[in-house]
Amino acid sequence: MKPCVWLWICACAQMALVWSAHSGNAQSPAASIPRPSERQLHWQRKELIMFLHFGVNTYTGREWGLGNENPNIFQPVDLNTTQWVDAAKRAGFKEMILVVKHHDGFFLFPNPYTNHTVQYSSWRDYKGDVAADFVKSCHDLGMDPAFYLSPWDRNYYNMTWKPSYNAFYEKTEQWLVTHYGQFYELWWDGANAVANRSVLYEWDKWLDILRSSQPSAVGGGCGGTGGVFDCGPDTAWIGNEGGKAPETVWSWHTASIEFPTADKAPVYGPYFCDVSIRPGWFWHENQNNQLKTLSQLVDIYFQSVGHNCNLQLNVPPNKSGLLQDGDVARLLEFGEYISAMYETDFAAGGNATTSSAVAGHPGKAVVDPDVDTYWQTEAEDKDMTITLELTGQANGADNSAAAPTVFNVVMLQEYLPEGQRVAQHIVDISNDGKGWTTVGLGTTIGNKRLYRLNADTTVPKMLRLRVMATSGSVGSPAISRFGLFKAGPLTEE
Ligand code: FUL
Repeated sequence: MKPCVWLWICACAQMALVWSAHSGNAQSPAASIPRPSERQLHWQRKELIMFLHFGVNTYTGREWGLGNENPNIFQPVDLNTTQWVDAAKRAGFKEMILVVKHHDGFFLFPNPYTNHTVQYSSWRDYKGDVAADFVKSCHDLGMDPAFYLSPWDRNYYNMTWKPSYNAFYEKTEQWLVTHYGQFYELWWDGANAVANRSVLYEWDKWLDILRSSQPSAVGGGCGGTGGVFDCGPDTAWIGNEGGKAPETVWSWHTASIEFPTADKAPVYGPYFCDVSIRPGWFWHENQNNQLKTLSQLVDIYFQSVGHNCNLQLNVPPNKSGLLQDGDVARLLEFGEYISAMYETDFAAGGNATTSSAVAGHPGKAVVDPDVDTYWQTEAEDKDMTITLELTGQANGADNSAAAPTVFNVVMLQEYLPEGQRVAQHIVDISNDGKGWTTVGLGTTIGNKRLYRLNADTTVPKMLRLRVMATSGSVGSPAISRFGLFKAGPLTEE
């Protein structure tokens, strides 16, 4: 979001009304809103997840295979999963999801229940196992591995449902969850040409299988059903494949049709935004020069991670089994841009004054880098305001110097173990504590909220956050981070 002054003025007036309207319930004591499970919290804090589409489509040029491809076309002669993981890690990604079976039904691991697998290819003398190489590289380099296992299977049932498929999928999943060590996510894609998939598939059994052997793995990725949010149960799809989330994103919401709750009780289900670095999900030679530009990737970052969503960026291996050089270069460029942006927090070490603070959760917690410390207002607090006096000593930055330091990004984070609470907020800056200029005005915060300013702005003497409203009677806001950063210039390639 690029705030515009006129918009702020109108919106501020509106917010003032909303603020007074909500001030009655904003201070209710912590209520029973959904909180993240440990596995969800671990997942949500990763922010950057890489997606890898690889399979027979890599060789045929299709995006959706037909299911009758000859396994022998799969010949990744230079396969080097360490090259994949190394690139992802250097770019700051924390998890990698390998597509081990797409809709065509071809398996990248030796599924013993079908002959449509990698071991029916002469590659590596019929003994290849891409999943095994992948998890080994992840373990060696300290990356969380994860898998995508398409429910739709054009090799097994194509367009006509076969009831025996459920048993096949379950045995397959059971094999996957018990042969590759610990992994962190299982993606059930929603695409399917067969109607009523949500009724035909045995979601509860799939979840039991996952939970019984992979307690750290989140399940999700299944797409919407008739306009209802992603089936979850642990993560939720943002609803488009462009990698961008709307401005308001709640990590808890109504339970899905596939994983219903008693009395439709809301569930915690943080969102991901998936998008490919290329036009397609699979590698195609003719798309080598159609990569997303750095500037497009950065826009996506601000509208995914900066809107309380994990960014799930697809970078597909090529026919030889490597990430294409150009893709790796773009990925690293993106990673370097983001890490350079976070290098200096101009608010770090600022002195905090708060409208109130619960014992043990003082204002200064927002200016230390630890996301597990947080500032929390008292239940009766109607102002819910924190003001930081910036010291100019933040992380080596000196905004008292003759040439003032500038920032152009504002970052806010909520302490998620308490659940997501903030419904509306305003960020202002001032040099004298009297005249204030709004630099951020919005709704939800969640794991991370980023504001990108139109222009570089001198780091102010004072920085203020006012929480205008929390959602319903969810309790006081718990804010873990409040920072100012400088993102580098971007020129459109
Ligand atoms: C979709 C699939 O149909 C695409 O091929 C791709 O896998 C994407 C991530 O999800 O639903």
